[in-house]
Amino acid sequence: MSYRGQIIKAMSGFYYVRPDRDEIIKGSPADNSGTYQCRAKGIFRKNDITPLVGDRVLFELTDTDDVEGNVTEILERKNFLIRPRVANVDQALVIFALHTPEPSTELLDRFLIGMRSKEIPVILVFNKDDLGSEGEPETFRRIYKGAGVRLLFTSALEHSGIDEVRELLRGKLTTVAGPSGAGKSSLINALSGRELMTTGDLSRKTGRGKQTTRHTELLEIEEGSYIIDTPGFSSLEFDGLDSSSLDSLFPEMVRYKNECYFAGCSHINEPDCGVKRKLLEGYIPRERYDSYVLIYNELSKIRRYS
Ligand SMILES: Nc1nc2c(ncn2[C@@H]2O[C@H](COP(=O)(O)OP(=O)(O)OP(=O)(O)O)[C@@H](O)[C@H]2O)c(=O)[nH]1
Ligand SMILES: [Mg+2]
Ligand SMILES: [Zn+2]
Repeated sequence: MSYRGQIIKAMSGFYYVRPDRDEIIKGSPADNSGTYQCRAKGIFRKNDITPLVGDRVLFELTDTDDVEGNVTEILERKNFLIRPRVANVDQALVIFALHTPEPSTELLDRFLIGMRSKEIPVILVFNKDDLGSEGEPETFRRIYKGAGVRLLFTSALEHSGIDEVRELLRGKLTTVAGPSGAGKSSLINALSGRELMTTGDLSRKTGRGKQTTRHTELLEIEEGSYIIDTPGFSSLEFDGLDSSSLDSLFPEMVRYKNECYFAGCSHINEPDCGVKRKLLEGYIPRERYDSYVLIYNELSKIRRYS
């Protein structure tokens, strides 16, 4: 007998599955959190596919007396990400801190590229607004104006900007993504009004987060609004992305690339480049262009050596 459900947590090789219908499985009540602890059967490993939080699955119970089982099939995905490891999301909340840890526009742009390449809409949040000084929000507004994202500023500490974010999450499944210590779990707690996730200090020595969240977990912040908390990470590389189509993931470049003289213009060394002209005229932010060049070179290198 197999049942349908959704993976809401992945931890230490186990997948915690919440059945679609609560009345499920006579004689085998779910554990306190309403989930069944499942392993993935070997077939997934063979097919090079691993279950992800957010996956809709079929599962079987291994023993009707307990709450354990096996995931036997992953149902068709709407989308999925490798970093963070999630599936079937409607949108992403990319969270950076205004300070501590200091934001890196290059890392941020990598997150945006990753999401855009999977056509996942992004809400970009700068958290720790309470630590910001005058003019800083304007700087980021300038940089990300044409980047095709919603941009918000919050303070999980002082509860500012929270209602606005909650509004954008209503009725959706949203994944968070961002570096360790940015306040992802703190923001989730502020959004839900409950201590759903553990939060942690920054390392005094490095000023970075301490990787407090180590597993991925889907949570309900209010009725019908779901969010996935994920571990922070501080680097992101791409495989399967072609340098020649990188510009298509920068909306502010897409606007101007038809003004380039060469059809396959990379916007780096070619003469008569519309993108570089708009950069010099101030229509394309220097920070975004710098990220583009850096990642373009990285992707071209990967291709040359492989
Ligand atoms: N000043 C200030 N501190 C905050 C804010 N939000 C979170 N913090 C602090 O930042 C630190 C890290 O917060 P977390 O929520 O654990 O960060 P995280 O992004 O979940 O980090 P990982 O789980 O390691 O990926 C904690 O000490 C929080 O108290 C904020 O808005 N303002
Ligand atoms: Mg966390
Ligand atoms: Zn060009």
